[in-house]
Amino acid sequence: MTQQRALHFPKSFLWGTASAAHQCEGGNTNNQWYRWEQQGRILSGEQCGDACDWWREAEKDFTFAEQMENGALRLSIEWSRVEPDEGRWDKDALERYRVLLADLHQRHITPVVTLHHFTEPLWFVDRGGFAHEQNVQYFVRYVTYVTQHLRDLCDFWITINEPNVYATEGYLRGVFPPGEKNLQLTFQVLRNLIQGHVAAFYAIRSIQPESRIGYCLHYRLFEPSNPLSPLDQGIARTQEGLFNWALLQAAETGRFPFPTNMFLPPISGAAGARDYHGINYYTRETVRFDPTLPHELFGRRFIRPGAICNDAGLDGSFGEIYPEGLYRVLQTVYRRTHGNKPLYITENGFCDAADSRRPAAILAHLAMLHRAIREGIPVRGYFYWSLVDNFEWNHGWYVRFGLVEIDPLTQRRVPRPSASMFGEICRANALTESTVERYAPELLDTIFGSSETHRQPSFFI
Ligand code: IFM
Repeated sequence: MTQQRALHFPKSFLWGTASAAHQCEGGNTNNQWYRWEQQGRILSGEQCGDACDWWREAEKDFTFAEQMENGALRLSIEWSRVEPDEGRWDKDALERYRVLLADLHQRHITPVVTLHHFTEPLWFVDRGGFAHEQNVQYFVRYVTYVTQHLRDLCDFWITINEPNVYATEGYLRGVFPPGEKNLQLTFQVLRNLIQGHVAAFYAIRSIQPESRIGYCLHYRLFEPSNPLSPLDQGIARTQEGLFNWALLQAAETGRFPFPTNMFLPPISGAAGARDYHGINYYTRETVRFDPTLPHELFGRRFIRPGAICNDAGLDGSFGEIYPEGLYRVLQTVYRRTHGNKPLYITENGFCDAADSRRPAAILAHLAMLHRAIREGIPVRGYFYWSLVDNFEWNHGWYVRFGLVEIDPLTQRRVPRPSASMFGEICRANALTESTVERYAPELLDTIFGSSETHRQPSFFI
C-alpha cells in the first residue's frame, strides 16, 4: 500500500476559528458601531440586530467548532456590555461570558479572548475614545476588571485587535466610526492604542503571571502597479511601511519611525510587552501613485487584473486571494522581530458566499504556512476567520466569511464544504493528500510535488 502524502503540522499546533462580539452576539446597542448604523453608515443599509444570536445561543455554533475538533476558539468581550456606564459593571453580562468560556472548556476548546475588537462603550467614545491619551486608563481599568473576573477561565489574551485597521479606517479613510480624515490624529490614535496594549499587558501579567498576552496586527502587502515607476514604488513602500511596519516597530520598541517620531513621544515599557505576535492576513493590494487621493496617502489601490479574488464588498474592498503573501508576511515579521516570540495566525479568511474558492484558498495558505514552519519560523496556531457568517462592519451581511453559512432572517445554519475540509485538517493536524484531492485536486502537485512545493499554487497564478 502506498503511503499517502501529507504536510504534517507540529504536535500541539493550535487550530481554531476567530470571531468578534459585535459581529456575532446581537443586541449590542451601547457602542459606537450601533450609533454608526443608526446614522445610516452601513453601506448595505442593514442593521446588526440579532447578528448570529450568540448572546443567547453561541453554544449551538460552538458545536460546529467541536465537531471540527478545533483546539481553540477566539471570541471577544464587548466592553459596552461589561461596563455599560463609566465605572458601573454589569455582573450579568460578565456571567454570560463565564458561561460561554466554561462551555468551551467542557468541549476541550481553549478560549482565546480579545479585549478590544473595534467596539467601545458610548460613554468612552463621547470622551474622545483613543484620540485622547488620558482615556487609556479607562481601557486598562476595564481590562483589569475582566482579567480579575475571568482569570480562572481564560489565560490566552489578545489585548487589541488590528489597531492599524481601527485607526486608518476610522481616522484616516473615515469609513469606520468616528469617520475622521486626519493623518496626524490617526497617528495619535495609533500611539494611544499601543500605549493601551502595553499598559493592558502589564495589568494582565500582574494578575495572571502564567498567561499568554499579545495583540494582533492586520498585515497587508502593497505592490507597485508599475514596478519601474519610482512614484508607484515609493507609494507602495510608504503605504506598506505605514500600515504594517511602523506600527510593528512602535509596538516592539515603543518608538515610531522617522518622521512620525517627531511628534509621537516614545512609549515606555513597550519592548517585551507581548508573549507572541498575532498576525491577521487577508490580501495584497496593487498601488498606483495618485495625487488626488490625500486620504489614501496618494495611492490608488486596486486589484491586479486577472487575480483570483474574494467576493467584492460594496466598495470592492475585499481583494485578491494571495497565499504567498502569508509566507512573505511571516518571514518579514519574524525577521523584523528577530525571532523573539512565537507567532499565531490570529485571522486568515476569505469571503466567498458560494464556497467555490475558499477550500483551495485555505489549502494554499496552509501550504504556505507549512513552508514557513519548515523553514524554522515558529508559528504555533492558525485561526480561520470565521466560524460562521457574521456582520461584517460597514458591509453588513453583504460578504460572507463563515465556514458555516447563516441566513440572518431565519438564523438557519448550513455548514459549507470548507467546514468539513477544515475539520479534516484539524483532526489530522495535517494537509493530507486525500483532503487536497477531495477539495482542490488542482493543488495536488503544487502542494506535494517535491520540486514544486515551493511554488505559488497554480490555482492562484
Ligand atoms: O471581520 C473582520 C474582523 O473583524 C477583523 N479582521 C478582518 C475581518 C474581515 O474583514
